[in-house]
Amino acid sequence: DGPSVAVVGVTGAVGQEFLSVLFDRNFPYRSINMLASKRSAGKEMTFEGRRYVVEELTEDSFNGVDIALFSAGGSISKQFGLAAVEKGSIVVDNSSAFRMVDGVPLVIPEVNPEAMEGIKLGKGKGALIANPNCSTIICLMAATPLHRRAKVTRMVVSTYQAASGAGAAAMEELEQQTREVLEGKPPTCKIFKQQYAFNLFSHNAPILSNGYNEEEMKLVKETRKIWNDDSVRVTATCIRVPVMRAHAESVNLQFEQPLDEGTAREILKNAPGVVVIDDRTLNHFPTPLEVSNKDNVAVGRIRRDVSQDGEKGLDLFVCGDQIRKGAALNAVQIAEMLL
Ligand code: 11C
Repeated sequence: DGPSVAVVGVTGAVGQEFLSVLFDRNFPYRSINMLASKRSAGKEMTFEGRRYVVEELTEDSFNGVDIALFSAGGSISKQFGLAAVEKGSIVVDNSSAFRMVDGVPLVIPEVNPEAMEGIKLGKGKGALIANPNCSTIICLMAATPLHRRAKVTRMVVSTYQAASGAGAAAMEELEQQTREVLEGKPPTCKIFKQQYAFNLFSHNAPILSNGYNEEEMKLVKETRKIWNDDSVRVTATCIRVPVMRAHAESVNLQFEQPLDEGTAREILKNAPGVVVIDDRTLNHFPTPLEVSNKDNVAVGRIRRDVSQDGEKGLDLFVCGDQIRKGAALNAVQIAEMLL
């Protein structure tokens, strides 16, 4: 029993993670359609002891599908997302295609579950729900519990983003380049224009007319939508670092109400989906490796911002698995809320 599910982009890094998360969380499904581009159609795969053949994604792929998990890029979501909704599917879309569209809920289940109120399975009506950008999810998992207590008025984010955010091919490129550089060979640059191994660079998203790149503006706009607060001031600098699959972020918060670091630490210790790693004696704080393949977002370096008056500023360092909580897990949690 359970809903019929379609996984769009099943051969990609997030697509594969959708399956792991469905399995790990014992998600009750009646059937799964494994969907991908024509190039991957026909591939065979095994999931939970059953053999599946990857089917080519077409508008007819969604007949009888209750929940469609999309992670195949914005253009595929734009092309097929609405077709799926018309067939009555509830689409949880991991791309940026619909995030900022009015009326489309942009959801982190621990943060704003109320945004998807009224969307339920079995009503015979399709709907779109957007999964936020991974850097936004990871940042807001830590910032929201504090925002609820003391209201964030300004947030400054600096990211250290992993290869996985640019897909499986970028992860392979990092691995290959690392080997090549160690062997004294010139690194092969296919996904990124510049050497990635033993280097870091400004995020590869297109630069906009205001000088920010798209990734940075996603943090600005998505935060406002998720917090339902157009007044919150957010600025970001996004950097790609040679890490495989977990993003790290420095987050500086300014509050309307005072919030001391001890209270903030207690709030974060009790926040769902958050783990505090903040050992000053051992200099042990969150690292991308420690959160890789984990569900929880780790927070540490919790300290008063000495540049701000009183107790109205805090600094945090946050790490989260980009493929898991930054993408597949968040989407599956949304799907669970529909059950
Ligand atoms: C990255 N966040 O880490 C990006 C990738 O809007 O879903 C995902 C882009 C998005 O590079």
